Amino acid sequence: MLKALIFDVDGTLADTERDGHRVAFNRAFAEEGLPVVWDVPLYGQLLAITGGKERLLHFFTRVRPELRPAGDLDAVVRRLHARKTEIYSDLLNAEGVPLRPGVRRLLLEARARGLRLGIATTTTEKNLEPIWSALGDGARGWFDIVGAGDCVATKKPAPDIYEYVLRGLGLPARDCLAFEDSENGLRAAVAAGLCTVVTVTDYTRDQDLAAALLVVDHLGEPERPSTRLSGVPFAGRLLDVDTLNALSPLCARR
Ligand code: XBP
Ligand code: MG
Repeated sequence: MLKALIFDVDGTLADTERDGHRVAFNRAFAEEGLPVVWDVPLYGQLLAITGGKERLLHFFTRVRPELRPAGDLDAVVRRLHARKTEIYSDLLNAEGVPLRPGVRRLLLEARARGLRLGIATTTTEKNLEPIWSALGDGARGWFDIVGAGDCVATKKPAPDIYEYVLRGLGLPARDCLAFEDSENGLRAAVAAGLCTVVTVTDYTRDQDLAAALLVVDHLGEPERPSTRLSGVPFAGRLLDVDTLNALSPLCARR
């Protein structure tokens, strides 16, 4: 029986990349007077680099070095990223958090059934505040351990953030199941020994997700069934705790 579920945030709990993080980066560029716009396809390519500061550095050194701002690049990246984080919070608070189907349902059921919960995300911890508000009163307290942003030295696809969360839970990977939306996240979870369910987004559905136990469009709601895209078949119309308990022994990593 599973003892804990561990969730990625961006793309998994909420669909935040295209209309959240991307828009906030662009507003920060404009405020800084930089002639940079990350359009939807370019941002999809830049998502290969996890972490906003790392993504900015990669862009200005590898992708468009001719657009590199004058001065100390590390300092400019820190300033841009701090402003982007403020803009992102304001955006989600103003426009609402695009929680994905089945997320709140599964979290509530898992809690009611005594499973423990963890977060393993690359994003800055401050960016979780609108997510807690969207999930409901006291939602931060639903999670035993929150691993976010710079709390580990190396971001996904390295396993560090999942290893950090497993240490915090005090559980071996075999007692837990991870939820991810991307190849980078899946690689991180699998490298930490975790069996992983992937809920794809428009940015990730064509990535290499073969290492997942199961790939679905979303977790599903009673009136909005989940569709399996690859991996082990499952009975029923959505992913609930009974379904996940039945599936997890099928994981090759057990
Ligand atoms: C999320 C990320 C983050 C966000 C931006 O990856 O890569 O970098 O895009 O967040 P994952 P910050 O879903 O795999 O955790 O700008 O706060 O870094
Ligand atoms: Mg993600």
